[in-house]
Amino acid sequence: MAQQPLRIGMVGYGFMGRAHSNAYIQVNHFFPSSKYTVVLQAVCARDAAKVRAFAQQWGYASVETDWRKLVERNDIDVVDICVPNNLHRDIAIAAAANGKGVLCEKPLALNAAEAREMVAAVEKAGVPNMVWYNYRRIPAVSLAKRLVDDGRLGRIFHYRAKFLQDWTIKADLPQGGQALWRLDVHAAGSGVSGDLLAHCIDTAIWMNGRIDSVCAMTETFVKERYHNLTGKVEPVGIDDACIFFGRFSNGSLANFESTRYARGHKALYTFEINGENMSLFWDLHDLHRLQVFDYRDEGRIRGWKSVHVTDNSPEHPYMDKWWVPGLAIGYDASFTHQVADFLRGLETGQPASPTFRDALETQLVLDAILESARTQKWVNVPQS
Ligand code: SOE
Repeated sequence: MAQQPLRIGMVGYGFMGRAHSNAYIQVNHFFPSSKYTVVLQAVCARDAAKVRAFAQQWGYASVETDWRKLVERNDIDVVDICVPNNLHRDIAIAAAANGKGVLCEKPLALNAAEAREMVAAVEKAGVPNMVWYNYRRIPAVSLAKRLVDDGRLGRIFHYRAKFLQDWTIKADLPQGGQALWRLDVHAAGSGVSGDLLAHCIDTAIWMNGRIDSVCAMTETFVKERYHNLTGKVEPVGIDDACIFFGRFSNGSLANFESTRYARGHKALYTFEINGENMSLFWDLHDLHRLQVFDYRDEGRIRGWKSVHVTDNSPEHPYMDKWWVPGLAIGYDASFTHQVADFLRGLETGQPASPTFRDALETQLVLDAILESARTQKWVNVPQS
């Protein structure tokens, strides 16, 4: 197949910068049929020495220290945003105005108002766009989606999700700066709701449809932290934990929880869907397995099955691209799959999801959750 270069200009080089770079490097090896060859054209960050070192380590051809220059370069096709949330909007809008495709880390924006501006910008410019809700592309999660879409569950009653971590329990952990910007409300917009629940909400809407209304509570357990950028002890404005209930448009009930104070849990993202005929359960700590209970199985052998989603067949999403049947793949592959789907979207003209417009739905739910927690009332999620 004729190879057409797709030149990436990435802004940011933290944990997500590495995850994305790895995906760009892997995608043409494991998805060779793509018409596009991904080229690591430029990486941009403020610290010139550090960005040069990153470029050398990952194979980027050039560096920039000002994202405004990057988005104007003629040799960049797609701008990839993996910087703190408060920078997403301006970079995305400028990139779109310069005719670049835009890939953006989650959550799309600080809030729904910003997200709407970003949707308008990419749609007006007519540029390809996508948000990195990567967990959709774990094969076991994609398989769950196929079972739901095939109607195997029947009527759905419950959707339950949790995302539990424990890395911020230490009261003397500072806020602000690299990685710790997630604790700084000005950079992150919110705490676990935008960082963790956003993943759960994205997967839930994708599988089970719109969430109409929510009732939430949040808590900030550590009220003040030293701020790395101001050098002062500052109030903590993020939610350390967030629990919410809700109703989906299909009549099923939502029950979600996330926290960074669940001692012993590092990234325990789980979801369970209970339908009339079938229930599904998935756990990020055991990501290649989908637990399935099918009520229509023969009674004497009916029970929860643990499906090892590693068969080298089209029935197990993406797995025909990897090793031999039975050999597992990991977290990193979800990003590779997302790039592969993005490239296929460019080829077919059927945009890979979630687009900015899809991700706006999650942002609207996030805003409603925070409003509900603030007002201690049920809140209806506005239509996008
Ligand atoms: C940190 O809390 C974090 O890295 C999130 O930012 C990611 O989106 C999540 O996938 C894992 O945890």
